[in-house]
Amino acid sequence: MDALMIVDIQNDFTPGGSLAVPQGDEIIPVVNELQKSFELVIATQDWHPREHKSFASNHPGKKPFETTTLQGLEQILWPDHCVQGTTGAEFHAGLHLNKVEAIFRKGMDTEIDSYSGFYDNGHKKSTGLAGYLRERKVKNVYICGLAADFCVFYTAKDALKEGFGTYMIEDATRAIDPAGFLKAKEEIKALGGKVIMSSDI
Ligand code: VGL
Ligand code: ZN
Repeated sequence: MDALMIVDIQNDFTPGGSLAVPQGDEIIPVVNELQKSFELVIATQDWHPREHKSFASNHPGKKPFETTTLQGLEQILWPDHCVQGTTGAEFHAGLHLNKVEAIFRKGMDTEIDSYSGFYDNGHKKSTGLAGYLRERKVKNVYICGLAADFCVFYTAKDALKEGFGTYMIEDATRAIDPAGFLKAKEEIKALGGKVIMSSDI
């Protein structure tokens, strides 16, 4: 069984949002079309409390995109984004959700960030996603969404670590930083993942 994983296609990550990924909305028609080819579609949703320590606003004197240390890990400080219950945290209105069977939320612990849909950045707590996929007999995961160099990348790395055949769909993702995306692609390929186009499916 193959699963499509749609990462964080939320208002705050699309143009007009507080942490907008350039051209992030351009992937939505591609992702909607892709869903038709998959028996199982799941999504992740960045879902932060307002007090989340990944927000620069919760570190007096710090500005967005500066860094700090959280639980021993280097942390980029982000603009407030995807605050639980706000419009920014909702899925983009153009994204089709009828085929999405399960939504895995992440980033709820104020003390640590959570880029991957599988684990927090310290690999301390699981979302249960790997177990869910195994129970659904999933062997391969096809990952799309936002942002290519953060949540898509970390989700792909954990998928590989969990033993899933892992495909990143290049034209169904966009990056915050294009240079970071090039590095992410190389790392995924080096770990045994594949970077493909939606036309390959
Ligand atoms: C993301 C930064 C902070 C993402 C989430 O979805 O890629 N990036 N939180
Ligand atoms: Zn976040």
